Amino acid sequence: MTRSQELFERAVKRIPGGVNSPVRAYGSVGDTPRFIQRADGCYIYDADGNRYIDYIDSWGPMILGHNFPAVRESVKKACENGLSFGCATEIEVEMAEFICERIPHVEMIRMVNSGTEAVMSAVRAARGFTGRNKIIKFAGCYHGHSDAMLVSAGSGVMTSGVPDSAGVPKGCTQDTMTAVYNDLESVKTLFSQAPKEVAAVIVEPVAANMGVVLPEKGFLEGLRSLCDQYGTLLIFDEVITGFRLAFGGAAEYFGIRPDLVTYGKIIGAGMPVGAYGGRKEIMEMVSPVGKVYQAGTLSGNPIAMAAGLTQLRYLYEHPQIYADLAQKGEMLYGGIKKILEEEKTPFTINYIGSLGSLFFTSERVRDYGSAKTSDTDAFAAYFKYMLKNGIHLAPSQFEAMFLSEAHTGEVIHQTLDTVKKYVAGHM
Ligand code: HOZ
Repeated sequence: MTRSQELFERAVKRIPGGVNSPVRAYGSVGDTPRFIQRADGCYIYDADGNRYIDYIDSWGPMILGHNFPAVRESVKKACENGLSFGCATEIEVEMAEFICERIPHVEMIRMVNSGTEAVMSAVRAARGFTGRNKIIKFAGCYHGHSDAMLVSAGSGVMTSGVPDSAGVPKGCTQDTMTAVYNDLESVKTLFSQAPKEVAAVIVEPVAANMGVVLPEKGFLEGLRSLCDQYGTLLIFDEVITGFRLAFGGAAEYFGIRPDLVTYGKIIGAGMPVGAYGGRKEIMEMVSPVGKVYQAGTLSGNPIAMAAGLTQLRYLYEHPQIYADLAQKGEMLYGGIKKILEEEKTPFTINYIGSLGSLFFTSERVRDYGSAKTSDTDAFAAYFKYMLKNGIHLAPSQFEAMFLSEAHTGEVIHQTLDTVKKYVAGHM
């Protein structure tokens, strides 16, 4: 028995499913999790001493690679002053100024502790501002696990086949309307059913929790104009795309201005952080200025702010990173595409910048329905082969691959060779 297996045996006795977040249980790929001991650059090491090329990157925040020296040092330094005060600090002001001065659609921002909290709070602010209750979300988009968002959700809920969670009272989701990603007609239909009731449309501008699904031409623009037409706020959930697709996230990349934006772990460089921000008059609805209540003892925690601000500053000062990441993305995802095309294997690969997903389906994947046509058994076999050969992928067909600045050309070629061997022997 491996050390990871031993740890998993212990874990399942005391933690539901042996894990603190469902996706990492490896359930959908018919395996048990590798317990991770440390990570450095593009590599992650398990409790048995195995080294893997990591394409999870802690689900996004490790854009500079694991254990990035400047981030690590900033944390050490901040720790010398104490871990948490539950009081206002200078570094929170620096973080807010840094973001607001560089991202035009973020005029004010509030730090929270996770993407889930960021979305829950942004939706509340949108409802408070508009005086409306309904929200429109898209099937397969995942916006964290707050009650109102667990409707046709992506990520772990999609993987486990329970897109609508048990334990969520009907009352909590009665105002959540669900549209089809990339289908503006479905959004128009929902608006026509409740023209004066929709507080917000919330969308992952690049969906990355049903696998990566790109917005088709005109989709995000169409959402912007429908929101303008109906007096509804547009919320971009940039937990995955923020500071990754471009410094200003998908909003900058596609040139669309959302009213509110939500960010996640990347703002903390891997520490537990999230944030929501946007137009000043909406953010001024939030307590203690306005009547929309939202709070958190650990929000803006000084250690998390130190780590996050160090990473954001580095990204801003090294803008070529985004071009590098796009080039690496082309090398990796474009390379996988070429291998599979040569083998005439049924597949679809969607990618943009550093994000990508290989779907085991011949259908064009453009929404939840087409993502669901993927052969998850084929994905599981591929996943296991890659893991056995030192490549650490997200353990679900419906998650993204993340590249970091630490993934070198050599490492990408090694990954492509492994894909080639898999395809030659199994497809
Ligand atoms: N899709 C999730 C991150 N956006 C996976 C991570 C998790 O749920 O633990």
